[in-house]
Amino acid sequence: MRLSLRFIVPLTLALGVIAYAVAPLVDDFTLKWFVRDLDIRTKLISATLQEPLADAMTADLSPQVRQQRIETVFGRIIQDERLFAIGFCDAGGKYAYRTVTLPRNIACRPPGSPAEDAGRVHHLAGGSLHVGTHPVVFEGTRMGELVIVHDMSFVERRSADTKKYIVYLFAGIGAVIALITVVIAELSWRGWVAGMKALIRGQLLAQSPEPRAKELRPLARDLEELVRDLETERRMRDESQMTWVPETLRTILRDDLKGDEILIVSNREPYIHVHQGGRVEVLRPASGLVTALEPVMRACSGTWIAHGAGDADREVVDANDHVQVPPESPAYQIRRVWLSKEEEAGYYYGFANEGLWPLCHIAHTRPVFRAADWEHYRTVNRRFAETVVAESRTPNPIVLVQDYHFALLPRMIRERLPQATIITFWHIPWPNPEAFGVCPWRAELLEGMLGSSILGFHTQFHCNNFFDTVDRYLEARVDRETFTISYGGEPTEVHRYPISIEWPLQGLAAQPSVPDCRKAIREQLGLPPDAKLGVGVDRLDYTKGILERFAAIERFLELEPAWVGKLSFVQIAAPSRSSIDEYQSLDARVRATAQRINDRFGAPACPPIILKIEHHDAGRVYTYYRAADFCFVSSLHDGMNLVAKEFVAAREDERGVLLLSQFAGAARELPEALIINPYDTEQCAAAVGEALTMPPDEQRARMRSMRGLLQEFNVYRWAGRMLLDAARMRNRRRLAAGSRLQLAATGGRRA
Ligand code: GDG
Repeated sequence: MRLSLRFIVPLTLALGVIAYAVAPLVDDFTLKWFVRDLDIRTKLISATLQEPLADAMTADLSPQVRQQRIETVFGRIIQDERLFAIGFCDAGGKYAYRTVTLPRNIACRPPGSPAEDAGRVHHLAGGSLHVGTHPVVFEGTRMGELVIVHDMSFVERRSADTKKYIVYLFAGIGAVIALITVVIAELSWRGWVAGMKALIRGQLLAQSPEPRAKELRPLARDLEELVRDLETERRMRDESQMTWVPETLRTILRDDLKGDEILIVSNREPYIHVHQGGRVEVLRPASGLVTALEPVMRACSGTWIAHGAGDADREVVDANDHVQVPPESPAYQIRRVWLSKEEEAGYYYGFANEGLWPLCHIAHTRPVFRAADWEHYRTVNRRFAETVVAESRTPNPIVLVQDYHFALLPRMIRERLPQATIITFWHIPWPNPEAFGVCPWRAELLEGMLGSSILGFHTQFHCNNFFDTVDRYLEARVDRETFTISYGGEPTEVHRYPISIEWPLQGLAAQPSVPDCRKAIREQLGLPPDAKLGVGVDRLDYTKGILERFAAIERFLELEPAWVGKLSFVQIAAPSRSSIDEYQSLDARVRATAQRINDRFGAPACPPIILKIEHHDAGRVYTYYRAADFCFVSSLHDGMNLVAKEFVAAREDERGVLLLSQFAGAARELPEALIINPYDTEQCAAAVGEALTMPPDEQRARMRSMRGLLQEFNVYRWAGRMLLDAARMRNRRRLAAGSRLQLAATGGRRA
């Protein structure tokens, strides 16, 4: 509005001024026009007076009567409002008769002047007069001439009026032109602004059916590319500059994902209801996954879909199988999916854990593939897909699919919710094509996973293996430069997202000091106060290399018998998948090996191996980390391994040594650990010796470096990077949808 006024007023004034400048020209023109008019009038009056005047002049009358008669005629004629005066000049050039109104200074023309005289304008003090002179001729004799004077004040009045009208007219035209211009400009400006804004938001045509403003088309593509580049750059820069805390995830959800709907699918639920001591208790499984994703869920009030495995789970859900969590301050909901015992046996224990788990881990345990398990796996994946569809309130939710239990789920969801952004994270390694190729349903699994928008692994090595596998078994377009695989429909981006732990570890706040932890654990284990202690913390799983670890301790004591009675290695092994034969067998072998080694080096005060096959609460696990002189992670193959990271995080004293398998993803990020090959018993034994004798300064230097990395790359960053990539992808797809519609609107031509 202000802009409009700023335009209309000056334009109106400018045209007014122009009109004012033009007015004298108009004056001049109208004056000439009126003078010509008065000339004609004068001629007419003169012609009318010829006869009565000649009659009066020639009649036999006394001079007084003649004068009276002529002046009466003159007096009658000047009744006309414009006729001011009339006079008659005799042949001697003197007034013979005249009206009293005739001004003294309008004299007769000298004798001998030309017969015709164009009208003259006399400017007097009171105004202008038009004076016309015409001869009076009787029977061929020139008797004198008539002087006819017109009052020209009406001309001035009219001229002034005309001037006024012209100024008004110009000002009016100016105002109208300005107004029209402003309206047009305003409308197209708004169109531009809206177009540009939409373009920048990337929602130009995706949300509006109106075609992109024609004049924007040439700009659109360049602008889109620019926005994309800037956005990627900003993300890259911002990601490293952000402080990664739960609040950061909330900010991403609010600012980058604009509050979009989020669903998580995992086999294990974040809260389990169980019967304990006659009551229903809520357990929170210690898991990095829950730590990372719970802030996301809390922030967006999303839905976490998981298998309801607790024996009291059904008792606490509502009619729609929902339960609000966390119990103390509900912020999001779990949607529980029920499985029969057969389904659980086939899908979870069978196909996932006897088939895919050993298939993906190169740990020399044969995978077992049963057709019946595969059927259950498919059925359960289908049920979870239906649950995702039923739970989603929007057609394009972000679905975070967790792990190898749901390889088929992404495509099943994609078929029902084509606009969903599906991020699948594979927590375990991805093997080479030969190893994966033994699976009878390899193509179906790959096709299922490629329903994802983004597929994440812990390391680039696993990503590369996946590219190779798809290349080998599917007719897909694999682009290793852009990290995308196109297999019908939308492409899948494959990226590395190394998982991590929270920083600082919440549980540490309640921990005693490191010396107190050392003392307490040695007392509880019945060890001498100065005993050296190594620790291992794992699910009791054959991929973790527990037996290889024991072999290393045994070999070390063999080589360095002086340490017998001075070193104990405590292994915490949480029972896992105990219904599977392979795990039962491992349990037996682990127990037997520990027993054999202890028997061999029998030193009652300080046994070489202390085996704790039971679940410990998280606080107790941290106390062990803090009490130990070294932590031994000897996985035969591991996606990441969070134990290694937890040990480092627990050591605020910057002491302790980490022995880390080169086959764990964590080894890529923590090269300051003593990197070992668990198959090389000699090397592992030497590493144990090195850990026990490493000078404090070296321990500190290595710890400091590893702690710095974990602080920077914590679990919130893991989740945040996936969410940022999802936001970037959604934005890009909106832009692409805009471009496609634009292309359609322009008949396929690039504007
Ligand atoms: C898979 C991938 C990847 C162990 N015993 C007890 C206990 N734990 C906790 C540890 C740690 C977690 O379990 C084990 O995590 P890992 O990462 O070491 O291994 P997986 O369970 O095999 O997990 C793995 C991970 O997914 C994440 O993506 O790193 O590579 O195999 O947090 O502390 N916790 C408690 N009591 C125990 O007895 N409370």
